[in-house]
Amino acid sequence: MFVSDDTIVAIATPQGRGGIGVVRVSGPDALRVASSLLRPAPEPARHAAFARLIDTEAGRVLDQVVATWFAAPHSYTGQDVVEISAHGSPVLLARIVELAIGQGARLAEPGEFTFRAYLNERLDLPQAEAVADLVEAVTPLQARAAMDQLEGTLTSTIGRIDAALFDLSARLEASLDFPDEGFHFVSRSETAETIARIRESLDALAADGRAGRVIREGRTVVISGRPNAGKSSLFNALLGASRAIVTDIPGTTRDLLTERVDIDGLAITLVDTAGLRDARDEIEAEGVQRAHDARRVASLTLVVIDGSAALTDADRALAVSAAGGEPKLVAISKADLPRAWQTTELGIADADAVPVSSVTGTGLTTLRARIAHRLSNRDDLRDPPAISNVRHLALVDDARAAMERAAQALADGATEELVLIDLTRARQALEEVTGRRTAGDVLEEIFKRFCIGK
Ligand SMILES: Nc1nc2c(ncn2[C@@H]2O[C@H](COP(=O)(O)OP(=O)(O)OP(=O)(O)O)[C@@H](O)[C@H]2O)c(=O)[nH]1
Ligand SMILES: [Mg+2]
Repeated sequence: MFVSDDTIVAIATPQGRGGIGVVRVSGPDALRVASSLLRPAPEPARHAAFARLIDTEAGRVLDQVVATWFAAPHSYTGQDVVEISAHGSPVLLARIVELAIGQGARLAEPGEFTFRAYLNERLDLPQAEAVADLVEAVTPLQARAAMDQLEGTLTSTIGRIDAALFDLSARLEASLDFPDEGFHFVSRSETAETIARIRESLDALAADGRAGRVIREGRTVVISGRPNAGKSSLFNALLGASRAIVTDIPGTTRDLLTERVDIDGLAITLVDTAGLRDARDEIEAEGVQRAHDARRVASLTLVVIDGSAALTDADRALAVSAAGGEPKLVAISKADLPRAWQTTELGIADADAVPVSSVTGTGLTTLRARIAHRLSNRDDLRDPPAISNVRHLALVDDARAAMERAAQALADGATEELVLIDLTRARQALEEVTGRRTAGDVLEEIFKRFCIGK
């Protein structure tokens, strides 16, 4: 794992050219390292000041910069931090880092600044994880969910549950001193009620987490259907760009086309596929095979059926989900043309079929909302769920299992001691979420995901 008492340096802005680029130095020696390169030195603290950055080896001015010293503990990492905003040239920034290393700093590992913030209790673990999510967010909704977590929503939700658990445990423990009476400070029925309440909160959190995961991780939606159904046209319409070739020749699309798109806040990987039919040649056969493969990995299959052409058995077969089969949503395409059949003829519920026109745009808003709803199980994603990370969800599930055991033990007439064992398990799981009790290798795994300079 990282050492945290030396001084680290890294470029904090993205690779490439920019108006400015920021080099960050953190550690006990940060001010000395930076001051040896800057004229004047970056003092007093928390003042952004103009300075010349000196290439001490070449003995000349390297750049004109603005430097800010954040004195410990009032900085991102909780240590002395100096941020040097230079002109955003990769060569310049690399040279500044080199010079700082020449003065005794070490190149930072990915996530090391945030790890120090965590060690110095500037952030708890969910907040540190939120920093990575925020940086990686590709939709505004993902960014909002990450920001809520950074603001401590998850920590306080978990904190409330943990407080209830702590209170109950304390009373049960105190009761242990009165073995004759048993359940002295809290009755069995009160214990059962409190356990039930805590389980409800945990269940709500876990249910919330399903939508949360979809927001955080995004999902794959595969467009499928017969040749000429209008799949590629719909793909382009949802993308807002003419990415796929569209012609009136059946069998136009032969390979998988994949694009990322924001659908009502969800980061969706949208896949256009070849029309399903008995292929005319080897290339098309391969395309049809890939279309089938893509559907197997999809979270949702969007079946496109031409609303302006006569319905076939193949269409009906595509529309009807086999029992336990893949989740499907039907788009009835070409809604701007006269309808050739009624939705009831498809043999599926009206709610599962959305008429759309890629030409006029009719129905696209409804289709997007329906896709988001099918994936997240939520009507409204404006309030992002408090929990979204698999690590957190797995631990919440552990806590739920422990609480279930506690409830069972109590119902079976167990002593305080036995109930306490399960309550303690539940608390341990929750404390692993917040990082109060998280193993080193787990921490390493978490911070490895970060980029250098963060
Ligand atoms: N009027 C109308 N025509 C459409 C619409 N969507 C697609 N079309 C037409 O239908 C034909 C087939 O469209 P594509 O999007 O290429 O269909 P596809 O399902 O991708 O076809 P393959 O790739 O061959 O499987 C083209 O001539 C499109 O212009 C629509 O919403 N309205
Ligand atoms: Mg196509």
